Amino acid sequence: MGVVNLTPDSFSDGGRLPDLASGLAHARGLIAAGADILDIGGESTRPGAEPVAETEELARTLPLIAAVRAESAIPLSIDTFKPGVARAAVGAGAQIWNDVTALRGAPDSPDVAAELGCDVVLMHMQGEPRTMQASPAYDDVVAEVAEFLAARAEAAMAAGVAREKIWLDPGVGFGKSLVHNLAILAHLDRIVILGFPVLLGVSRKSFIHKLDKTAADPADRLGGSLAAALAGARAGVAALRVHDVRETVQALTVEAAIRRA
Ligand code: HH2
Repeated sequence: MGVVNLTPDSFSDGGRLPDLASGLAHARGLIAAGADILDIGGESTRPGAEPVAETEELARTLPLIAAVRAESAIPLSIDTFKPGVARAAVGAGAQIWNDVTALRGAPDSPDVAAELGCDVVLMHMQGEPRTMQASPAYDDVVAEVAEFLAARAEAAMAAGVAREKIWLDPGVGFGKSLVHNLAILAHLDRIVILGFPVLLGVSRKSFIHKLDKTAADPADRLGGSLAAALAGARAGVAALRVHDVRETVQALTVEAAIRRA
């Protein structure tokens, strides 16, 4: 899953795609590099990010969804926690609602997901983006994340979302310290075993900087991103949300060839 951030303030690539032409060129590049899904977002969820009005989020994302859909059949995902944005994105041609709040962003989110009939990514986050990194705390992070995701899948199904439409994501970096992130990455099998496809987002995240103090610039975190992506692949995750598609596809290709041999 290649990341297309149509935001001025995303942590690694904010402001790089200020208009439709640059967004479309980036999307085409990710497709050519081997992406199987594009995740399009119009609001940053990094710690401390400013909220974005629904009209602004729609203005950022809908034109690109429509433009990519007009020339490619690649599945598109909308990265939003607003049901109104998800509804409009699916109307414009998106197939997946990637919701970092696991359908807790609005009271009607589960009903809207059921009505849209699209795939839904349910991600774990402790707290909310503005404050989530202040003091994340767990007794047993892996067990608590797994329990949360199982409960959100149940809530989605109770609202009418079909079981086969549900993806789970442990939410690396969302209300988690370095120790929490590493525990999750070391025990991804306990999320995979819940029986839903798992999406993992580790690309360029700050836990890599905490392990390599020289990697303050997110663009300098490719090595760590690939190491964590391969850990995910070995644990059986179904999809990796990444900025560097070509390099990740190459790493996965080599990993798979070694496994086959
Ligand atoms: N991470 C980010 C955003 N959305 N969605 C899912 N399902 N999983 C993730 O790990 C995830 C996500 C953060 O990365 P990015 O989009 O690059 O930054 P920002 O939120 O600042 O736009």
